[in-house]
Amino acid sequence: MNDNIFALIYLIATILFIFGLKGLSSPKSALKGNFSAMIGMALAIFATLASPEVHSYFWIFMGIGIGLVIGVGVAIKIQMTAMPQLVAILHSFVGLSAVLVSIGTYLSHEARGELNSVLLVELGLGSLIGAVTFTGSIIAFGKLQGTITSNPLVFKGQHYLNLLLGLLMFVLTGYLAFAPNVVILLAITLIALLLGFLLVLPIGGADMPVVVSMLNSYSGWAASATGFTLGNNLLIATGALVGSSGAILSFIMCQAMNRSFISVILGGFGAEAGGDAAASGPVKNVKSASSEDVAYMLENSSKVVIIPGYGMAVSQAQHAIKELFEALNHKKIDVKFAIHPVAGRMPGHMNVLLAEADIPYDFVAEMEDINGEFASTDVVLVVGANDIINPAAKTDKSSPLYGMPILDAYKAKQIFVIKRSMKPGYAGVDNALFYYDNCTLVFGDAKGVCEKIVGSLES
Ligand code: TAP
Repeated sequence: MNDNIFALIYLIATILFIFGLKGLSSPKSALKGNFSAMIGMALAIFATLASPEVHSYFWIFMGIGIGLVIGVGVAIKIQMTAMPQLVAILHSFVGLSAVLVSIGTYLSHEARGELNSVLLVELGLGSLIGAVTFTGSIIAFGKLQGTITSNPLVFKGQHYLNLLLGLLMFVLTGYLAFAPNVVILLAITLIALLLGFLLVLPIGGADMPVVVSMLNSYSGWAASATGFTLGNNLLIATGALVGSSGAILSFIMCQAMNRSFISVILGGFGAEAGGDAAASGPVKNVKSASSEDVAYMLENSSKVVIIPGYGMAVSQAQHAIKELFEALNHKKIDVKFAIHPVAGRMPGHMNVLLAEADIPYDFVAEMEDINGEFASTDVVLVVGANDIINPAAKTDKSSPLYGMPILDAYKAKQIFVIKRSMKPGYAGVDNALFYYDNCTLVFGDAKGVCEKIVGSLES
């Protein structure tokens, strides 16, 4: 194949990846998006294998074969709830490969006497971003999997140490450009490996999804740096797409959770998370109701909004909710689902679960689209959600949630919240909504309560 055909295939693959990302921006088009990215990847692999630089296929096919067996095995077995740690460990592979490519390229170019300053800076950057991604992702995996304590591990002077190590890495990369020495490259790699640990250790387990998204972005930049090293335009473009989309996703998540984006990048994010505000303050009274009461109110409504949250995922209530949705639809009641961008514990968590239960996308609304409708809603049914409906985010400046956009459920005529106890949600703060006159709690496991509500609806 001549160079023009390679360039054309790489260009088509890049365009397909862009369509893939575009498709993934909505659950409706996500399948098509995935398919488009898969074709792009198949083209990219085909073109790379056909490249004249490939002299032997043995090791390449060995790698592909082993990866295929492990990848397919893991993909079939993996539970939805374990997806964040799978993504984290996959990012660690990207980071490790960037480090290995950098060191390998250094050694081969050194042997041929072809090292130059530009290449050396690329190798230093590829190695340092890759190494931070590698160890950072391993810690993220360990915390999500529960093999490393999910508590933030902090010590005095941690940020200064991180700053010092970061500066040292960049100074050494500059030095490497003028005084090539494999020991310097290895030193940069070792410091970056340590920095990856130090950046992610202070972050609490529940904050990990934001960090995983940030590491996803880092892995993209590492791949892009590797692309420069290998002179591979497709890798440069693909890495930049992953790097920028991961950074944008992290930014959106930070905004939706009212966190500082800069703190996440600098590894200080977890320190501000959580709290035990719920444990303090006077004991207040809440109203509670039974599933029969909820069924009665739902039957006598014309407009209902269901808000799913992390508790729906814990109890796997989505199929029971689908039955409830169908039963209410059958009674000609207008039912919609309201999705907060950080409901659950990973981006798109609720969308995926509702899609798994075959709830049609047309009935699922994003926060900005549904917030204007709560004032005209008869009943809001909250299924295992808490922080995302807490009005303290709007009214209480001392709340860690203050500033986080919420679903305006409090504006509805009646709100029912299904949860098991008075325990707080992820942010660890009491929910002001529970004490509103129009709010009633329904205590119990989300799945069980939803099933009982369906059973109590008049047929
Ligand atoms: P949370 O605020 O964590 O509240 C979940 C609620 O579900 C809790 O009040 C819990 O109360 C209830 N629950 C748990 N298991 C249940 C079960 N089996 N049956 C019934 N209820 C159950 O969840 P949310 O409202 O979805 O908000 C998400 C939070 O996670 C936000 O603070 C967000 O910032 C944070 N976060 C989100 C992400 C992403 S990307 N989505 C990532 C990291 C952190 P009981 O224990 O009393 O039942």
